[in-house]
Amino acid sequence: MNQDAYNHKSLQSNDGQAANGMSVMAMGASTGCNTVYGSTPPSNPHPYPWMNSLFQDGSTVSWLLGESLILQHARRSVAPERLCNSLLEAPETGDVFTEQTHWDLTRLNDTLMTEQEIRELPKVWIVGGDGALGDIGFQNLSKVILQNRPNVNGIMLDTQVYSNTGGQNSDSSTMLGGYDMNQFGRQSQGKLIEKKNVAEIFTSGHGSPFIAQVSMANSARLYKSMLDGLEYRGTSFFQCYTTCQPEHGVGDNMSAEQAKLVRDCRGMPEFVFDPQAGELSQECFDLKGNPSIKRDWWEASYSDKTKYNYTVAHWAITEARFRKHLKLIKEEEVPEFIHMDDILVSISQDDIVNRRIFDINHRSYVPDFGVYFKAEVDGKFRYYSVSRQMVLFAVERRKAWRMLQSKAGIENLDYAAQRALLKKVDSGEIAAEDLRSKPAQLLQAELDAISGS
Ligand SMILES: Cc1ncc(C[n+]2csc(CCOP(=O)(O)OP(=O)(O)O)c2C)c(N)n1
Repeated sequence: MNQDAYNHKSLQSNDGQAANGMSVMAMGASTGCNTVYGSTPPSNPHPYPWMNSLFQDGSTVSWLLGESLILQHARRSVAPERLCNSLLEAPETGDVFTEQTHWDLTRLNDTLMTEQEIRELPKVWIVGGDGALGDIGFQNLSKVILQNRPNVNGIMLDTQVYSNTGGQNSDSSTMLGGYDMNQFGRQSQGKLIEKKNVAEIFTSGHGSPFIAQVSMANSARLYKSMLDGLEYRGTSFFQCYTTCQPEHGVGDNMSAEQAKLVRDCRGMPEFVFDPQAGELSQECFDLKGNPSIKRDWWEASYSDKTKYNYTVAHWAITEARFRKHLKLIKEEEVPEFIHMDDILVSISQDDIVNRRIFDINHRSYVPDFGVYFKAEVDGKFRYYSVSRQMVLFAVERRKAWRMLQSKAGIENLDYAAQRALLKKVDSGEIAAEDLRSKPAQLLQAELDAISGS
């Protein structure tokens, strides 16, 4: 009784499973690479309740595991502890077991638990890939996240493909394609469908979950946000970029480095959405950790200190999966091509949606392998021409980043300037030929006008 009463007074540390005791966590895993490297039956290494399921069930089964843990916790931990405590304190308080106490203890669930009793609850983790959680199991995950249960958390290991079955396209796959069901070839260079931003979806229309898009690009931030999510009274969900070495074509030791590059090129920016911060989206979103947070692109530097925009194309040269989108060219050939930064001035995502980028007479026309960029590889400057699709991918990722910035209340002047410029071009105030011949100059003039005002 003394032990139970003592346990009731403050949060007790509990590392692992006590003999005949309750586990501190459980896991509901959707089949994917996580179940292959995380458990190869019959040698299951998980020292806590673990189950594996088809895609559509993982989230809901995990939720139900969570519900049963709440009842177990109430009956086997909270009720006896509360009772022992009040019996021992009876001489001082007098009233031990009122009608209300009886009512509460016989109907105990998380609604009647104290903050501390909630924190002691064993946690359940929903684990799956982007195929499982973003595509096929999406509806079930959406349902579970909306419940905002106190001990249910989810993590989506986003490899941008169905890795375990050979790299099929998922809704999280990049537009670049070049893999199963999203081919790169003469007729189709990938897909024109934008990336499904799974974590971002849950920051809207899904009640009050704690959401983060973090990765090993910044392990301290990853772990901090996970601890914050575990502490949160409701559900937390994490979308974590993860390399798939064979499908991405990167070295086994490159996970953290590639995660950093995909973050820095706006391929998958980091954010934390904490619903406790307020009731406005700009209060809840935190974009710290992304470079050049107010700009379209990270303003990176070559070793000679000159600055350049680090776009998705710069990330793409580091992964073999994108090789068909890149052709090495000589420095002397550069004048035949349009610079990536220049062409990006003349295109908006709306031009892609309306397919104007294929119209040779439109300002947003993108010539296939007619655009180039400069990169520093192993200390040497290299020049690459890129597929049309690479340019479209840059526009799509830029738009997704701008959306995120606006949700976080960040004003992006690059966007404001580009919008003002394109408005002038489309209304005939500035000639389309001028946009083609001096885009950087025209953009700078708009930037100056905005910053000066
Ligand atoms: C409903 C359903 N359809 C198909 C499968 C077969 N399947 C098992 S693993 C897998 C690919 C997993 O891809 P993803 O969820 O992205 O995880 P990853 O392997 O990339 O970590 C598929 C298609 C399944 N388990 N469930």
